[in-house]
Amino acid sequence: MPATNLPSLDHHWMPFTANRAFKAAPRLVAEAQGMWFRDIDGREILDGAAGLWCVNAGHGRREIADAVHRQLLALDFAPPFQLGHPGGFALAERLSAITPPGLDRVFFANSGSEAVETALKVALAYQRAIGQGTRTRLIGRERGYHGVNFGGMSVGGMVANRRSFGPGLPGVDHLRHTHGVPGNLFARGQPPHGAELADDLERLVALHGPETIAAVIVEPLAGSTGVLLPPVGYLERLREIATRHGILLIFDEVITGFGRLGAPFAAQKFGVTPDLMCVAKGLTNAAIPMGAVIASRAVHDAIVSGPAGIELFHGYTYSAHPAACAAGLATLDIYAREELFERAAAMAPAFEAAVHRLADAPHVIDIRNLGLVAGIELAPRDGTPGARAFDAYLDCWREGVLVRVTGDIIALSPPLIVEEPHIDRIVATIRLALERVG
Ligand code: PXG
Ligand code: PLP
Repeated sequence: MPATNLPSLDHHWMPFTANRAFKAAPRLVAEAQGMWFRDIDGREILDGAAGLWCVNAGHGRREIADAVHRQLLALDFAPPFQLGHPGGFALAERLSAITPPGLDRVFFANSGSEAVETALKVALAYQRAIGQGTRTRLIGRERGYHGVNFGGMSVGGMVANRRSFGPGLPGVDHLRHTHGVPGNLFARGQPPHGAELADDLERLVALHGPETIAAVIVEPLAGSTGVLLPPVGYLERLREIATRHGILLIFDEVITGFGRLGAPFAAQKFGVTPDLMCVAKGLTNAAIPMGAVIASRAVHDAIVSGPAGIELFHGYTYSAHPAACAAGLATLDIYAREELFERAAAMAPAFEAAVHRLADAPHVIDIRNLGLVAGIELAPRDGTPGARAFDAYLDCWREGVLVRVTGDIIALSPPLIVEEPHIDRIVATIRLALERVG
């Protein structure tokens, strides 16, 4: 689009954006293909973030576009309540073939945030269905991100996302986060120390009584909050404590799903199986919005064996939308045909080596990585947390590389089709930016 034909920027109130600064100096992309965006002036920008952790198969996948086009012409919409279409069942069946054994009942939503709300409600309904109706508490974790709706905000633990919006859900408590444990700096892969932080769940059980707690939700690897990895043994311990006290374990795999860590899901990567899993983003390669909750057979059956009639009073107008199902099926085809989850695992060592070369770059105080995700933490500027990393983000953008920043952490999550020269370019651009920012 020629710059002279730009629409007014006044009316679109942008999400999680400094609207005034953005509109004074906008960054607008117009096209994307493979590893690259093109901005409205025709400049190419290498995508080091898979968009927003979501375009796992790379941009502009014709198979997905064609499948969506065909689907919209054949069946644009089907009411999802008391009616179905084959695509929803096909996608649920295909998904259940790549999830951990026992997790094979799929409830569709339209985003990660909706998947989280769905999982929390399913957990409450499950406890009630098995005669444990006093279990209404939900446990999250500090620095967790579970989307922006009221449930996810409440169990989430990012203060800026909570402080303007009142008390949130009642009956929520939080585990401590796992960041900053001594001895973990610059660990490659899972950090060695901190498994005992899972015992926070035991303390909350002691504080509130086990018969009050329905579920605990965590990101197996926290993405938005700056790539915080689970210490070795942490998730196993959380699983054990939850099981022992009749508490459901929910993994929010919105970022970690679909190959990001070199396995289909973090559950498989870490060898820990939750009772419910939230997914979104990579489910459709972000071409059409979609989220889902994947429930264990036990959770599903407890609810769906209730009295005849509607078993769960929950659902969205666009649950299992035909276009999203078509996009999801085409995306899973690409992942399988191109073996992209295996490819992520194969590229991980080169990615790890490249990002850790930044250890001696200015301002860097920690580097964390697993699979094809990395966090590069910077020392904050005095009095202005986040400013240094955001300046580095702008510098990378000007140099033609898209990264993601959160606080003073630069997060990398390239599409799984990334090649070594792309990685080298991303890392070299970050180094240059760090040498330039004050
Ligand atoms: N759970 C997790 C673990 C996520 O990462 C959501 C839920 C919400 O998904 P939706 O589709 O409702 O956005 C996410 C989303 C960032 C950033 O700053 C990350 C996300 C979204 C927006 C920004 O890195 N993750
Ligand atoms: N608000 C109103 C007035 C509605 O009628 C509906 C759905 O019918 C919703 C909100 C929820 O919308 P959705 O199903 O797209 O989440």
